[in-house]
Amino acid sequence: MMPISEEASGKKRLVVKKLFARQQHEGFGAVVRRSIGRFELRYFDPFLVLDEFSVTAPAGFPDHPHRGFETVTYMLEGEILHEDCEGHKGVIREGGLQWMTAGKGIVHSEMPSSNGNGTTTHNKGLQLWINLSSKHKLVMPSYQETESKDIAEAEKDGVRVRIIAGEWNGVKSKICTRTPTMYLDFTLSPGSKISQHIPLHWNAFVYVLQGHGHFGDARSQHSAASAHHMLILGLGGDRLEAWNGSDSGLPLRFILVGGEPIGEPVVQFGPFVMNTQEEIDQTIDDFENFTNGFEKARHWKSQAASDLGLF
Ligand code: FJE
Ligand code: FE
Repeated sequence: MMPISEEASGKKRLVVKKLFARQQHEGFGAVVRRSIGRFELRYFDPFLVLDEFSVTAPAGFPDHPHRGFETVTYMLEGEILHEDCEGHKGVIREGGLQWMTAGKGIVHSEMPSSNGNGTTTHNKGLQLWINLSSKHKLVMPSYQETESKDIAEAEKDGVRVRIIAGEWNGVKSKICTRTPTMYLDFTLSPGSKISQHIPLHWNAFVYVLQGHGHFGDARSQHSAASAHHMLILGLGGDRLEAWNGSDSGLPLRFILVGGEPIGEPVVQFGPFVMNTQEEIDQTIDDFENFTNGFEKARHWKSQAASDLGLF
């Protein structure tokens, strides 16, 4: 194993919990590996859900609502077509990003875009649900969309990083986050390592996409991990060390995500996330009666779902 150089900066964060994300079925014929949001890891403030999803047409996530949080969809392979009841529509392509603030309410569909030539494509990505604080839960819905070529990237000493949110070595992402969040996609070539700053009081995790790596401190439990593992980092430090010590010669790819905890009560009912049961009851009422943000959903159904004869 590579020696870890001790740097002058603060204390290291250690992995305190490691979880393998098994496959489960969600939506319409879609498969997800859920890590945050499942029973063993209900909520990691401010993060509600992390799904590594995989959809092959005919399948996807047809018409459904959201209120009270943000969804961040980052495509790893293939593409997803999204349509909402306000007429906003587009394709998130490989390497591209959609940062959606559902706020007071959105009804949308997220489906593989049909390529019309009968070819089967595998569409894979990550969807992260980030909670909004009570003062932002009912903001007007909005989107921030970035194509792959416009995502800031940096490379140094065998480390490639795509900056989804936050900054790295002075390179900044254009994404504005209502809940302060960092989201970095790292690829480490064999033998390379990082020592990444994370704000002291933020909750942070690593999710491994590819290869095999070491995280935290070689002497600690759970420090080694491979693809589809969620690593929860403990508090009490302001940086993460990670290295690719593999003999296999393969790159190590993972995301490092951190966020400022909101510290408010969370009452969740499926795709509605509020602070109290009364607010959830109101939300269900609004959704059923097409009020307070759900007006346009009354006469809407997505093209993708209609094409499949789903509604
Ligand atoms: C949802 C079940 C769902 N993970 N990853 C219930 F499947 C969904 C949902 C998604 C989803 C969509 C994409 Cl593109 C990627 C996902 C769950 O749409 F919102 C509820 N409530
Ligand atoms: Fe959705």
